Amino acid sequence: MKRVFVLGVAVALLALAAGCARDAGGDAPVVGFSQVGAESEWRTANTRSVRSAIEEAGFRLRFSDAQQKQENQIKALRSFIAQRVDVIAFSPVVESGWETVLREAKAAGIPVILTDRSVDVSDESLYVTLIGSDFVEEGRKAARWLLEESPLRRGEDREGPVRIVELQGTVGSAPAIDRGKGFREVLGDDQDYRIVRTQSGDFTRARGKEVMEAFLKSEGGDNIDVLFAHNDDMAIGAIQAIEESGLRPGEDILVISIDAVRGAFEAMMAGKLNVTVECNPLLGPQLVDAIRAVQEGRELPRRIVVEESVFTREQAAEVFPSRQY
Ligand code: GYE
Repeated sequence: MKRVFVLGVAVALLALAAGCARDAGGDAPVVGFSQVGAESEWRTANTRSVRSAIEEAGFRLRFSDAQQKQENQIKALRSFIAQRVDVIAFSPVVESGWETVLREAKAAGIPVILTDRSVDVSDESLYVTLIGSDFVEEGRKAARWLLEESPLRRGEDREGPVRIVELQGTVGSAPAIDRGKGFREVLGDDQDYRIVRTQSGDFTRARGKEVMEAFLKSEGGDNIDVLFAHNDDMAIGAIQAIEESGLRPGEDILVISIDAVRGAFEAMMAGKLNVTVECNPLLGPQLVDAIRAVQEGRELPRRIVVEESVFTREQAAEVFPSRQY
């Protein structure tokens, strides 16, 4: 009986200690984080990074998954405001339509930090900072690889223009808008490179596959030279569609994508994906730094950009073991 009691007390103490390590107690700031969803490998890595950094910092986290729907995010933000959290952080699924709810947060005196994606608002004071990648530059890097490094680079002899199909990300989202913009900017008005089809695959594998199937079946679909996918997941779905149509992805159709998640490295090592432009999802530690700065009343830059690179099939096997997402 006594032994059972001692054991019980020990277990209770251990549980208490574990609780303390994770939660610095009543004074720890409460952070409301509204995530886009779980649409891609990038996103799950981003969620893991945010959760673990906030937990390690000892902050209290209220996490909400919007399943790629803006209305869910607005609801989540309103509930964070009602709960009077100390800081709101969120990754806005699309750019527009945030003015009203952000004004409500401001009126409640709750600072807002954006992670990953930007918003389009006329009043800059509605958020403190945006931590995330330069998506326009990612689009440019994708096009530069095609024009300067790929087997279809400028100056190579060929008949007719290079025919490109584009799988866009979520309609109205910052990465879809900006990656498309950067890619087109580098193509310029060079008539040797033409985007012949463009459609959204919503950043998911399933939609990427479906839309690629439609591209392949459409008029001129037997004459596609390049696929530019706004993320790796859509590229991986599309690779399946290309294979099922009897063509060789990476050879008959060059495949270019963005993110550089592990799945992309596997596809590159199998020779099916030619290149991926890195987009780093590990934003958790920078978010924690920003929350601390806000809590301590320190100034933050309006924009905190993440450093990134580009990886090709040739480098994939060497780089793969050191990838963290
Ligand atoms: O590229 C994609 C994800 O916003 C940068 O969202 C992010 C994008 C990322 O679903 O895989």
